[in-house]
Amino acid sequence: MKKLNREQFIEKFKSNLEQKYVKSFEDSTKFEKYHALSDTIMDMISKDWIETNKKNKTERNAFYFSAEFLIGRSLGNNLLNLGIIDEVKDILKELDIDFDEIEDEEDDAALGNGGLGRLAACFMESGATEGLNLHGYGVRYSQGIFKQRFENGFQLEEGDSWVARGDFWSLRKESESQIVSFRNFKVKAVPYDVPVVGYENGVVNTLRLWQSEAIKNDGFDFQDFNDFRYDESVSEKNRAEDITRVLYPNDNIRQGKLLRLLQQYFFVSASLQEIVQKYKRLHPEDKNFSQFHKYHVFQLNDTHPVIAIPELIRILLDEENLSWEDAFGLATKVFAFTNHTVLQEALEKWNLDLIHEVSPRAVDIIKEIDKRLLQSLQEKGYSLEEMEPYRIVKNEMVEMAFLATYVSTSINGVAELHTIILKKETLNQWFKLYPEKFNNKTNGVTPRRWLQYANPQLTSYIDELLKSEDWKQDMTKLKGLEKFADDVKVLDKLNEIKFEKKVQLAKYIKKYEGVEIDPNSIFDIQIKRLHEYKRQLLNALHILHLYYELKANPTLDMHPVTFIFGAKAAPGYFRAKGIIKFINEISKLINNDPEINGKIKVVFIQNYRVSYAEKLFPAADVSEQISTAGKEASGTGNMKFMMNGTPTLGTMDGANVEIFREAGLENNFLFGRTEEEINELANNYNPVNIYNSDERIKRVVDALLKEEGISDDGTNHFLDIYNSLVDPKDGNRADVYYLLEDFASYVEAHKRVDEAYRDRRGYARKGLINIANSGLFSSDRTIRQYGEEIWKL
Ligand code: CR6
Repeated sequence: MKKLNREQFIEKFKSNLEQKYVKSFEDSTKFEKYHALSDTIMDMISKDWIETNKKNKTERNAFYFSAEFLIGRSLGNNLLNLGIIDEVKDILKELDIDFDEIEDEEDDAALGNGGLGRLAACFMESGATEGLNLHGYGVRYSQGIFKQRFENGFQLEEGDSWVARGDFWSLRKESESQIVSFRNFKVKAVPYDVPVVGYENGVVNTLRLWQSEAIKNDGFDFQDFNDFRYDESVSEKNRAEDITRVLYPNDNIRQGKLLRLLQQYFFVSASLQEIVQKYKRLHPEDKNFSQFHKYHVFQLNDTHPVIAIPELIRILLDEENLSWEDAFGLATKVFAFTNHTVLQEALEKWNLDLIHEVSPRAVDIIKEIDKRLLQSLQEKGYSLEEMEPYRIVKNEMVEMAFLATYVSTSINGVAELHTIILKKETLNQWFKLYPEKFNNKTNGVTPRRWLQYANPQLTSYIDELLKSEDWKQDMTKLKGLEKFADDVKVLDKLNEIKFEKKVQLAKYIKKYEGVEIDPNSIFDIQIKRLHEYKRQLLNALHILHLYYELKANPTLDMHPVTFIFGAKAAPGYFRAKGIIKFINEISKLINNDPEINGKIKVVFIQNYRVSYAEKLFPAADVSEQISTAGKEASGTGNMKFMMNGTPTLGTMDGANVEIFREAGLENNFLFGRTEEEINELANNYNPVNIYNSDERIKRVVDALLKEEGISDDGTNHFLDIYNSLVDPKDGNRADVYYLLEDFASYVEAHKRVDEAYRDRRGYARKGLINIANSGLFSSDRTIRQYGEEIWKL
């Protein structure tokens, strides 16, 4: 089916370019072409966007509140979802333009840290694809996650002014601006709407990102300026713009900073005010908001937007004059909460004084909620002692997860194991009180970006094998691939495709990292934020172990392997930065050792991000998912590897558990202690014993301090890492994440990979079974479950 009028498209594209840059088409730069192409697509979308908006007005809607949306690039994905990507590539070729080069002109919209933010972006896309009335609400940070560069192996951070050259994928909606009132100042919240194009279905949903600006005269004071007070003349403007200036670069770690809370309050306040206004316009008769809950449900993406609860109550009480009973009652009907972590250091707690700085009314309201909770528990017969674990406000600190859990209709975890841990530990007291509120929604990823777009070669081969494209609408149909499991022609072709993707990645890595890698080696990849619990350090220690084995026995029989890392460390996370330096030192040592003869290569790619990820997942032979069991809530990279036919080498953690179940343990590489085993071990765990009794472990741990080729350049990073593993401090156990406990099992799992890989067809078979069973991990499935079971759309 032709979706595109070629002549019209070319004409529009060219005239866009000429009008914007007053240049002839021939003289324009790649960036200018990228801009003109983006605008051409925005024009194409506009009709469907208006239609979708109309329909939403009369129906029930879900609002996804999230401090992060890690969008990445939009050009390719929008072309794909409009069903015109191949045609447009063709057209560009005709015009002598290389699509890959145009595509590379787009900066990632990196308004998120990692999994949580990328999940929000996948959900938006799947929501549009499934035709759900789903609206995203978030923050338009002027600076996304920092750009990472290595200098002498150390991470350096640079600002990410992603809008500097223009953001062509959003529309500023000045007329829908809101005023957000903080305790001692007000700002204007200006919405920027990003279209979310459904997959070949004519739906265009909206992601609304708020930007903070000064209210008057752009905040510029002419009097001050005329009186030569230049700094003062822009201070109002700066203060307002500071609110949405930059994304906090922490993943899975709480940051008790005032500015962060201002950001949270800013975007939920703007969103709720707008939504309430719209409701009043559409339902002028419903003065006490008695029907509001029938049209609205707010999904709180982790605790970051939980300040929305007191804010909605404030609006209803103070501005709409509802009674406490009505306002609070309404709040208990419209919120749903997703928890994304069990790490104590990540669960947000806000000091009452700090909340007071932002919104004094929020403090009153939270205290009132806490008081009423205790009353209701008392009525149920709870003693003071029994009530203690439920206190929302403790020592002047507000437990945001408790506030959310108390008020919300639904509390969900993001993978089966994670939800179990929430019920039995993290939120156990709440589970006992409200068992019916708890449910699981295993995460998913969008197969459009992560399979169809990232891996068109595999996509068209699947089409060919299944003799149909139906699987693109229903990923469980991939199951049909299983019948080719023993078809050698198919397995050889899958290997061929994998090789092509590896060659492409090798070229890209050569271009951006300056490192040569061999596509015939095993590509063993760990890409995710740097965190101790994710255990990149375990991976590094194993590589070093392999290196020493090879040094001792240069004829060691092993298939060459390339270890690839990608990870940003939070700028203030000293140990994580040390681990990056350590891996870069290992990389230098091994890559430059002629005796190794290319049998091991180690590459730490710089500035890992969504657009780089699109090149990495399809090229992987091994997916490293090695977190300490019980610590990774779900993981979503694991699913992207699986869809691209990569077996998982991993622990029984997060969604790995479900991946192993779906694709079979025999097609993956399980290792390490289970969460239960670790709990049993807990107090008796003694890493120093392991260190002293296993020569291999001692050798690699000691390398941190003693290996000649490895140095932290006097920064003490490596002593810190060494101590974290084997030096118990102040009664605290060392090796909190059980690296040494799992080391032997990890080494053994790698040996199994090495052996399995030599049977090239056998290995392709594992990949095939993984692809065939990846249907469960489509975010279409996840978002449908949210829609049916939580939002009741
Ligand atoms: N860091 C979890 O750690 C999960 C995502 C999305 C995380 C990760 O396992 O896949 O959320 N948690 O659910 C938080 O950000 C708090 C993450 O991305």
